[in-house]
Amino acid sequence: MRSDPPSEAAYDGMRLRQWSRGAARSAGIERRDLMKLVAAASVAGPLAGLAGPAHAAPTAASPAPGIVKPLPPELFTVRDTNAETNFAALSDTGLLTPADRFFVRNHTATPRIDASDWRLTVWGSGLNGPAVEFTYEELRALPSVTRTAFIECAGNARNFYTTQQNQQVTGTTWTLGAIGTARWRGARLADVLRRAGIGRDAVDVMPRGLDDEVISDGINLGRVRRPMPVAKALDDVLLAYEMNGEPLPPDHGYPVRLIVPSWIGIASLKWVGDIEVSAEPLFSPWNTSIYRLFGTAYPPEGAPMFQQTLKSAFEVAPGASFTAGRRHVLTGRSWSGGAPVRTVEVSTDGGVRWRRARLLDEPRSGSWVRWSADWLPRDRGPAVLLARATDRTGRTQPEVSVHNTQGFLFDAVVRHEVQVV
Ligand SMILES: Nc1nc2c(c(=O)[nH]1)N[C@H]1C(S)=C(S)[C@@H](COP(=O)(O)O)O[C@H]1N2
Ligand SMILES: [Mo]
Repeated sequence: MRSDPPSEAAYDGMRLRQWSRGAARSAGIERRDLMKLVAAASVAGPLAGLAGPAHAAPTAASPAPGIVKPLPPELFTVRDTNAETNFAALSDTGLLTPADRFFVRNHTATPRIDASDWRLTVWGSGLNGPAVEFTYEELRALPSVTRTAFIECAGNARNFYTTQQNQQVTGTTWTLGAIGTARWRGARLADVLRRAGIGRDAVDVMPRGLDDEVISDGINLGRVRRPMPVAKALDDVLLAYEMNGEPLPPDHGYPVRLIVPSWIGIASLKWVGDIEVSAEPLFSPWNTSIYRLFGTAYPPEGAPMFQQTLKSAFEVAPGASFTAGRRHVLTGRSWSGGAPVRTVEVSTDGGVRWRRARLLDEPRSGSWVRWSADWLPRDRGPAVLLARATDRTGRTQPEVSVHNTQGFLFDAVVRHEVQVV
């Protein structure tokens, strides 16, 4: 079911061999603690998810401790330290998600950082020389790149493993709103690494956040960090300081965050404070135990995650009412981490008949497309809306998503229940 480029799967395989020989470094955590986490992640036990076992969603009005921006219940559903965008609240937005309705995923809390005190330290055995610091102004003075990209949590739509497939998973009970698309401006990570003197023997690049250390079941995992192969770091990754033409808002990484296009959200590290460039392979809990695929469909050591998967969502509230005998325009969005979306099909009768939706955007890699379809419901009563995307690799959303213990990369068609009145 995965569609990782072979080089990334090969990268992970090599890392695992190095790890089992003791040749990889578990950066910032005891090897023993990391082994414990990995063992726990392979079963849906209490250690497996940072947010603990899946549980009922808190009421929309409950505050999310640690999120700075307002979270009005029309726009967001609060889930522990996180806020999910209500998809219906996107119906009057364009391709880009305004910052005031962009989902927030915080492991702990949004830190308040002053850009004038902020420094980015690039350091490690993979540099030719000593550590190099960049101020905010120095970063902004580098050549800038602007690009549209979605950020989507790897756990987006996790709740449907339970509600649609009757399977147990751990973690935040997102429905489909842990995604947003914005226009990001920043410096190329490649430029920063070159200026810092990245050497020929560098293999891994690991950014680390300035937010609090993460404590999970008594184990201090340290600050949020996840290594990526040097090939990706030198490719299309940005150190972004602007979102939709404004400085990044505090909740979205102010002053500087990474944008790792098409990859799972955890790669796009917020509030970056330092970047380790290493000549030896690196491991962190975020690529060995959490944010890894475990379960009966996967090898015992788990499978890695790089790219995001494909999904579709209606801009319709759950349980919304539609008047019988009237024409309605259903709108929604589809996206894929693997390739631009090619087609979207919609069914309004629970999946018996399907028809093409109109695409409202030119499909682009790393972005979503808006679409619409007309609907003239005749019979009163419950109805089920379905949307199914196919991307340019030919991959189509399946009926059932392959289970993993932490409920990542849900890709199946979601059944959206509504009422015809
Ligand atoms: N430092 C830091 N970076 C982070 C996180 C975090 O908790 N701390 N969460 C990650 C996860 S899991 C996701 S899905 C995205 C969410 O980005 P957003 O909150 O801007 O939507 O940020 C990622 N970057
Ligand atoms: Mo995430």
